[in-house]
Amino acid sequence: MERILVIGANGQIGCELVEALAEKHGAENVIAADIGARSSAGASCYETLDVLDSKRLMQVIEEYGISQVYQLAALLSVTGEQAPLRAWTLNMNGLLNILEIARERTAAGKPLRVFWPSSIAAFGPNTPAVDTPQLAVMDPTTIYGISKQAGERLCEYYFSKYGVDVRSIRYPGIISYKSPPGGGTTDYAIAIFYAACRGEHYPCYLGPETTLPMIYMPDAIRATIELMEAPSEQVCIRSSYNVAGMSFNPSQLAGMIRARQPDFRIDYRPDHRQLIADSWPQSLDDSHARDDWGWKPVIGLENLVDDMLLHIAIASRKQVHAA
Ligand code: AKB
Repeated sequence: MERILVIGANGQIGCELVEALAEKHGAENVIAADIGARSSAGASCYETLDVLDSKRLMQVIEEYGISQVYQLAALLSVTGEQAPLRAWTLNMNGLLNILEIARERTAAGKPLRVFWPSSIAAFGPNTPAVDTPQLAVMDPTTIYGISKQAGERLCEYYFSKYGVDVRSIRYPGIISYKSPPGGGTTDYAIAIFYAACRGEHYPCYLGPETTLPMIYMPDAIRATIELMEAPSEQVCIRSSYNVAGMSFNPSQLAGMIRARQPDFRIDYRPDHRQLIADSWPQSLDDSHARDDWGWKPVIGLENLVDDMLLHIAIASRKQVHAA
């Protein structure tokens, strides 16, 4: 029986991951944790926890007999640029604190399996942009991307030097409707749906042809859990796996929304986020994830658009009724 700690449980990925893990392992075996008050459902236990507080982190892990940790607390690409030192400290020291605890426990014969998210932001302008290979020049330009690249190196280091069972995915932009994303460059692909459902015009901060890799949340959650459940010998990459869902640009996405809502209008006002998006891949080669642990995305763009519009419309109707 696994005992699972999800740090960053109130965030975009965290809140859906907690629900999925609770369904699989039982709510009593999933401990949700975040720095603030609880805002997610699913787990029966919630801990207010700062991942930078390593003493308390260790206490929580011991107290609940944790066997798996998902460390999701981080500042993303846009908020990271607003507070680079804070982003570096949170993203690096949060990971290091977990890896150190996992190292000590592994040495003591009580191994802790760790999941840590990397990102397409670990790549940079010198990376081949189309079908970006697993191994490529990286040279990230944002503090977030630099922390992700360094984090990948740390994960591999702790695996090869100390045998820590750490696993990671380079997430593309993740699209979801259950909780808002927090300060990323790919967030336009969520905000656009809220504007469309409110009947509003959407001023897009990326240019129409800016193609980026994206994934729908159910596929992202499935990839995460499948990687964590894969037999150790199948997890050949201990830095982080490329995982692809789909690739599209704002103009294509707007066209698909307009096909369903003919009144929808968008215009393009590229800002500082354009430079970040331009430094990232357009599509990913995820053949290592497919070959090693059987990854395969199932949700395409048509289904994503239908599902996002449906759920955001339902949520808005509920809000109107509640008001
Ligand atoms: C961001 O846009 O910063 C994130 C990411 C791609 O990691 N969504």
